Amino acid sequence: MERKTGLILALDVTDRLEAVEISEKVAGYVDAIKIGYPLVLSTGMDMISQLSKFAPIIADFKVADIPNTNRLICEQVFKAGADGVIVQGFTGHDSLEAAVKLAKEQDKDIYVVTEMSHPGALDFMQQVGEGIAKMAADAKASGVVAPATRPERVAEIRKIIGNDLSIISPGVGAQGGSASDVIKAGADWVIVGRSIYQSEDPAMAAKKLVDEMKEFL
Ligand code: FNU
Repeated sequence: MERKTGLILALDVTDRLEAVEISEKVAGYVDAIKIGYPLVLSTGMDMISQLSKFAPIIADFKVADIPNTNRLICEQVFKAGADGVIVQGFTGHDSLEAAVKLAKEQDKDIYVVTEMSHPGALDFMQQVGEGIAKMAADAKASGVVAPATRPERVAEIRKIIGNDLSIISPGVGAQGGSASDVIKAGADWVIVGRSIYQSEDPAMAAKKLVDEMKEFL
């Protein structure tokens, strides 16, 4: 994924027309659009190709299965037109390697969730986040997902993965994180949903974030 603005839109709306309208409005401000279960379950997999006209699509399916099933899932998602897939890391190295191998064959990206951004991530995930980050680097994934709600953890994860992998970071705005703080901590992109798509003026909300991050990219 090419970085121009540092912003990825998380498009968690459930209406096809709304999804298209918002994408059209913010297309100039985002490097990718992340879509997940809310939008795909309500509108269908063809939403991926429809939105790929506006920006590269990252499918946030948090894939978490055995290697063969991970491969089969990623195959379908890439076939539908996505450029990247988000997978869970806690399933271990073989599941991740199956996804990465397929992605590399097709020149696509796998992003691995290390520790999630919500408070409950402290119950179990944070304890294994660093190990997952190391595994993602060893597997040569394209990047990791790390929490904008905890920039200090993003800095820690950056130290582990080095500069070959990207960090894409959700948790800005509605979850309390700051775009510029997490970019300063070492993230390459912020992933922002509600603060953009629930705004009166999604394009202006996106532009504000892009302007805020500009000097730190
Ligand atoms: P917004 N997301 C997240 N935290 O928020 N994929 C994670 O740790 C993670 C994610 C997604 O809060 C979440 O599902 F791994 O409205 C949503 O799509 O800005 C988006 O990032 C954040 O949305």
